[in-house]
Parts: sequence; C-alpha cells; structure tokens
Amino acid sequence: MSDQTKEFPLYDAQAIETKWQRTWAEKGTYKTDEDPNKPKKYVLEMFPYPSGDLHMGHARNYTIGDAMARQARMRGYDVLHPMGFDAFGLPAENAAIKHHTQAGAWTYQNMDNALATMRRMGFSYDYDRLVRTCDPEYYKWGQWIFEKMYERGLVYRKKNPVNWCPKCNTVLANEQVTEGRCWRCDSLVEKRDLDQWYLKITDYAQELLDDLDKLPGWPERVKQMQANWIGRSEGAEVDFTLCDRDGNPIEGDEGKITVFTTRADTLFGCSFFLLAPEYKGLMDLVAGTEYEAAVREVVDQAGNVSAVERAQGVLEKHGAFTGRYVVNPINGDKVPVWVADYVISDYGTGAVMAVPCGDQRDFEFAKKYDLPIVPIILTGDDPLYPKLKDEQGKVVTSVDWDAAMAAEGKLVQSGKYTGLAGGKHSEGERAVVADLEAAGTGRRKVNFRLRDWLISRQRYWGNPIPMVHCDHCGYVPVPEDQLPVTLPENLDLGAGETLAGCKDFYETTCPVCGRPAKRETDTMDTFTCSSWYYIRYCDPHNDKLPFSKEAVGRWMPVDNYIGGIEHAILHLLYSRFWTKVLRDMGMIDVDEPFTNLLCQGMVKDEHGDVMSKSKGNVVPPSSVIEPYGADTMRLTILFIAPPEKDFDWDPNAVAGCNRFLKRAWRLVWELASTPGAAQAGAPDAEALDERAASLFRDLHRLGSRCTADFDRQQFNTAISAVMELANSASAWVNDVAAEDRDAALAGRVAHDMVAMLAPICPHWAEELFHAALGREGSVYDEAWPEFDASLAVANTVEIAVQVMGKVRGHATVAADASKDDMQAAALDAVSEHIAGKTVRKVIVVPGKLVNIVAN
Ligand code: ANZ
Ligand code: ZN
Repeated sequence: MSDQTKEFPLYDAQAIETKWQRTWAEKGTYKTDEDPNKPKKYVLEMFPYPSGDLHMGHARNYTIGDAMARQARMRGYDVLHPMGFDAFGLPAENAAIKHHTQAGAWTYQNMDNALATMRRMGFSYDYDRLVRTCDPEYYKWGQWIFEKMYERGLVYRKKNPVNWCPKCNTVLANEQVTEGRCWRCDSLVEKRDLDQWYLKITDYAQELLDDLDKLPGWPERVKQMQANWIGRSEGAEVDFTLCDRDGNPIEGDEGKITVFTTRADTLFGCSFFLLAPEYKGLMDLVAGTEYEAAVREVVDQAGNVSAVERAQGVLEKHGAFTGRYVVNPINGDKVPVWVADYVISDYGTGAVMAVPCGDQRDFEFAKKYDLPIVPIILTGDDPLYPKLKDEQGKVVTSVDWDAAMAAEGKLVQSGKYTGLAGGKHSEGERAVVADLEAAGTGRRKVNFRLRDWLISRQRYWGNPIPMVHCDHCGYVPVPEDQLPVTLPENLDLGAGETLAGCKDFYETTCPVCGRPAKRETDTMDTFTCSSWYYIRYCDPHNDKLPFSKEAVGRWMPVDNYIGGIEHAILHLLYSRFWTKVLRDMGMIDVDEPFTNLLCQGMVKDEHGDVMSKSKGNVVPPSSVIEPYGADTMRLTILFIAPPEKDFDWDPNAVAGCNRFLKRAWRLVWELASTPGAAQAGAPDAEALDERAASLFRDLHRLGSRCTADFDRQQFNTAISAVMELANSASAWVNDVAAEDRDAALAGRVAHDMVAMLAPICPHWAEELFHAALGREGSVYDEAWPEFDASLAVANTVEIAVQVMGKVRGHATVAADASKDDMQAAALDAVSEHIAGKTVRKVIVVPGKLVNIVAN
C-alpha cells in the first residue's frame, strides 16, 4: 500500500495560472518559430468583433483552436497561431452616439478587455502579430487592394434598387439580408434606388463553385450552403416577339423580349408571359393605355416589399395584364403579357415564360387570375390526360388540380416533341433548344443566383473607400502614395455629425486635374476587412506591401480554421473570393484560403436556450475562471461535447472536470515520486509483472486512442482516454507500494498524462512538467509521446466452446478478456452449430471455456 498521507503540493489553479502566464509572456514561448526545416501548421480561429467582453462562444472557439495549435507544436510543426480584431462596425458607432464619445476609444477599450481575457485563458497566441482592422497600418492595405481591384475592373458603381436597413441607416449586401431582414438588427429591409460601389464577385462564380470540390476538409453542409448561394442554373434564353391583340408587331418597338428558362421543353405549356415590376420599359408598354393604372399599382406595391421576400414565393401573388401579347417562337401561339410581383428583376432577364402546369408559382398565379393551364407533362398514368382533347378535338386549357404537376414526365400535346422525356436537362429540353438555336430564337445560357457584392456603407466607422469624385474627371482613385485615406477623429456622432457631412474630410482636389473635388464618404462593408486578415497575419508589420509573397508562401493556406456556422456564406465566400483575386494579381499562390474548416457548435444555457443578454442567461467565462481557473474551463469546454456539436452549459460538468484535474494532479505527483522514476529510461515490457504489464498495455492502448482522437479533433474522447488511463494508474499506485513499482513505467505514465493534457490544460501541465517531473524548458518543446497499439494487445489464450455440453469449437481471446468479449468470441466460433436455434443461456468460465445452451 502506498502512503496516502504523503504530502504533495495542492493544486492551486490561480497561483500556477498567474505564474505561467507571466513566464510565457516573458520568455516569448508562443512567438511564431520560423524553422524552414519543420513542416508548418497554420491554426486560426475567426477573430472577434470587439463588442464587449468575450462570451462562452468565443471561449469555446479559441479553446478548440488552442488545443490544436499546442498539440501541433508538440507534434513537430512550426505553428502560426495569431489573433486579432474585426474592429470596424456599427456597435462602436452606436455606442459613440449614445455616449457622445469616440467609436475608436470604445473599440480600443473593448479590445483591451478581450485581450486580457484571452491572456487569462492562457491561449498560445503570438500577440506580436495582432491585427486590428481599424488600425490605419492595416486598413491602408485594404484600400490598396481595393484600388488594385479597381484597376482590374473588379470594382464598379451602379444605380440599382438596393437593400436599405432603416435602423442601421445603411445599405446591405444580399448576403446580409435573411428572409427579408437585416442580418445585424433584424429590421425589415426596404428597397431604395441608389448609386453604390460593387465588387464583381460574379466574375468568380464558376470558380467559387468548382473549387468547393477542392475542400474535402470542409463540412458538407457549408459547401452545400455556398453552392446554393452561388446557385448555378443551366438553361436557355428564348426570344419572344411582342405584338398587339391581333398578332401584329408593335410599331417602333425593338419587338423582342427574352426569358431565361431551365425548361425550354415546356414551351408548349406556356399560356401567359410575365414581366418583373422593375422590368425596364414596362411602363412604356402600357403608357396611355387603359391598362396603365392597374400595372402601376402592382409596380408601386412591389416597391414596398424586398425582392428577397417576393422571391420566396410565400407572399400572395399580385399582377396585372399589360394589354400586350408575345408570340411563342416554338408554335407561333400568342399569349398575354402580365406584370407579376413574384418575378424578380435581377434574375435571368426579369421576364418569365409562365408554364402553370409545371411551375407551382405560375400555377397559383393562373388560378388567381383565371389564366389558362395547358397540361403538357404526363406523369405516371394521370387519368386526366386521356381527356386532353374535348369532343370537338380542342385542347383542354383548364384543369382542376390544386397544385402544379410534378415537373418531370413525358411530353404530351407538344407538337413534334410529343413523346420525348421532359424535365431539366432532359432529351425534350435538348431537342427544343437545338431547334431554337437553329432558328436563331434561343441559345444555351448559364445563370447564377450570386449577385455582385455591394460594399458601400453610409457609415462612419469603416474603411474609407479611397476614391475622389471630380466633376471634370469622374471617379478617380486616390494615388497610392496618399494612402491611407484616414478616418477623421473627433466627429460628434451623437450630435448627428457624419462622414458625409465632414468638410475637412471630403474637401480635396482631383488627383488628375487638380480642380476642387469631393472625396467618397461611403466606407467599405466591414466584411472586406475580414476577407484578407488571415493573410496579413503572415506578415503583419510589412509597411511596403499588404504582405510579402515569401511570408505568405510559408504559411498559407490556413490548415485549420475554426469558427461559427453563421459565417458559412458571408465571410467564407468573401474570403475565398479575395484569395482568388489576390492570386490573380500574382500576390499569393493558393486557390483556396482554408484547407480544413471546423464549425463549432453553440453553447446554450442549462435549459438548452441560446444565451443572450436580453434573456439574462449568459454565463460569462469569468464565472468559471474565478472559482476554478482557466484550465478547468478549457477542460470542461472540450470534454462536454465534440467540438462541432451544440451543448447545454452544465455546472456539474465544471465541478467534475475540476475534481478530475485535482485527482490527476495528485496522481502525477504520486507516480513521479516513485523512487528512480525521473531517472529511469523506457519501461522494459518483458520485465514487468502482471499488474504493471496491464497498466503498460493500457498506456499504449489509451495513448494511441487519445492521439487518434486528437487527429480527428474529437477532444472529448481524447480526454476520456486520459481519464481511463488515470483510473488504471490510480489503481496501480493504490495497490502497489512506491518501492515495489516499476520506476520506468511510473515515470512514463506520469509524463504521458501531462503531455496528453498539455494542449488542453496548459498551466496544469506546465507546472507538473517542472515541479513534479523535474523537467526543464517547456512541455511544448517536448515531442508528443509515441504510442504503439501493438503493445496494447494482451497475451492471448485459446478457450473451448461447448454447445449443450459438447465441445464444438475453439476461440482465441485476450488473456484478460471480459466475460462479454469471451461470449461474443464464443458465439462467433460456433455460429454454425447454433444457427436457427435460440440461445437460452451462456456460461462463461474466464480464461477457460464457454458453454452455450441453445435449442
Ligand atoms: C419555364 C418553366 C417551366 C420554368 C417549368 C420552371 C418550371 P432556377 O432553376 O432557379 O434557375 N424564372 C426565370 N427568371 C425568373 C425571375 N426573374 N423571377 C422569377 N422566376 C424566374 O429557375 C429558373 C426558372 O425560374 C425558369 O424556368 C423560370 O421558370 C423561372 F415547369 O421557365 B421556368
Ligand atoms: Zn478632375
């Protein structure tokens, strides 16, 4: 029996955490190594918006990244693990308005608070590489890249109906509108016609879609969301000719309206034609006619609803007849032209050939306005179709369905195409498009849902768009040597001062002709700042360029990127776009910025509700750090659930993890105090007695499992492996007196437990490494221990397997196999003898035999 009263130092989390945080900072332990002989690993957590102190979601995000970064270091990688702040944005401005203070001051204060919490959590960041997007040294280069994009034709200005958030007082990108609401404040978004700056992300639509295939390390659902957002759609354009009621072409008109359709095969089912309310020239079509008033009403009403909502197809549909007709190029049929508010102006051509038998929206519209429905798709053996023609042989044009037909099926009453298969990409569709192409009335066309990225924001706290408007020269970029355009300080936002109203800021002279000119007062969407910060980390102090190619070549792409699923589209799509643009500028050599992506789950409160300030159920990290220490916090976060799963906060789990750390602390001391443990070399497996050999096998079995789980980022099971090992080792030290223990084994188990928990509980591990194991340097300079799963296999024995008392077979099992394992092996060995019988009873004699009663 070991001496239970032995005195070891107590686990004093606060004291050791303070001590090691100071030591690491003094020694620069986490400064990025630059050893070209080592493989590199770039571990990155999404940088926070500094809106207040960090919350549990941040703590989880950074704990996951920190465990990866620390373990990578121990596995021999040169690691880049930086941190920074996405520091521009509205909350700073709103706080400044409320308190008549400066957005900058508020932001820097919050960043300092967040940094203090990060240090208190013991994260292994290289703080020398801190990037704050509101620092002119950083945003200067955002402006520089913007100008390079401008030179490449990727920046343009356009007047367009845009999403306007009345609460944030600014426009929003399409990506920032969810179900018709502002992504930030949830207000209903309005439409406004404004002149704005755009980035031409659509130039990269195809590549952004194709390269998703280069990302096997991304969650499927994120790739799916991006693919849907990009929305590639293969179809055709079809030209219809405008005409009057009698089929005569309209005098003085261009005479042609083109639609985009994925279902050219359904042309015979087109019984009316639709234009978006914003369709250019719509009002000219009806000017001065009896239809003008009704059309105008639909147009005006549609202007009050966001295009996003209208396109969702949940609102009631509104429309009006224009008095005009178009001729269908496939059969010469004349169909009426309507305006309809579910047609959106910026998809396809803004005009639609309506096929109510195949498209649900068209079906509902036809029902509401009593327009004809021509059935042309035969699905299964719908009893309706034999009656397609009435007694006079006339085609049935109205059906009493309550929904459109399933769109795939055989084409009927479709002229020469009758009998062909219909559907997207069908033989019918191909045949129709081929004929349209031959006749010059149609052509293949690929459409994307993705729109160009609107980056103008009418806000102060953002990166100024580096352009000057001159009445003489138009828009001119600010010359490179005058960058950055710096934000003025001392605006009193609370008194209603704005950038647009700040003369000192906007009055300037034209860089080209020298006449008085006006600086652009819009700032860039803050998502431009987060689209390249991870590249800046590779070379954060460069003042000649945004980054050097060499530095970026060493670190990019990011190997492990960790962040919330809420960025699945916005930030991740924009970053992929900027990376590709920078590559095309010759500044970087990678196609994709993030090789592996981990989207961490949410931390909810004890009852499974989302934590939020308004609900008052937020558990701040300090509530765990103060009583228990950062290591308990980190262990809990990683132990409670796999990183990608949501979990409910559980105070019992915190207490349990803290108990484990104390127990493991004492165990390491106990093992390390085995005489000779520190000096002994590797344990000699052959020389171990049965008890020690069993612990030795556990060490290799559980160590291998822990390592594999770390590689899969399943930290919770990696931790359970260490907990199991602790149980096994505790049993050993309790039963075997110190002087009877194998010193080498004791030393090895103690060391490996410390090493395996080091990525997760760094202060605990570093203190034990020094104080208990008596080692020098840092545990992170140590190699991750090697485990050999083959050493985990126990000696085996052959057992006899009886069925109804007769030996019917043999099985080989581990010498210490459990009864369950023996039973399973035995049933397997005599499966032929018990086939078709019911096993009534199994008698297991450990290490010897199994008898099966079956009949
Ligand atoms: C005829 C048709 C028949 C259609 C049918 C569908 C089913 P995706 O796949 O998303 O690309 N469409 C085209 N432009 C539109 C616009 N500006 N606003 C609203 N709808 C529009 O969708 C393409 C289909 O959406 C097109 O194919 C068109 O309707 C409609 F049985 O044409 B289809
Ligand atoms: Zn000029």
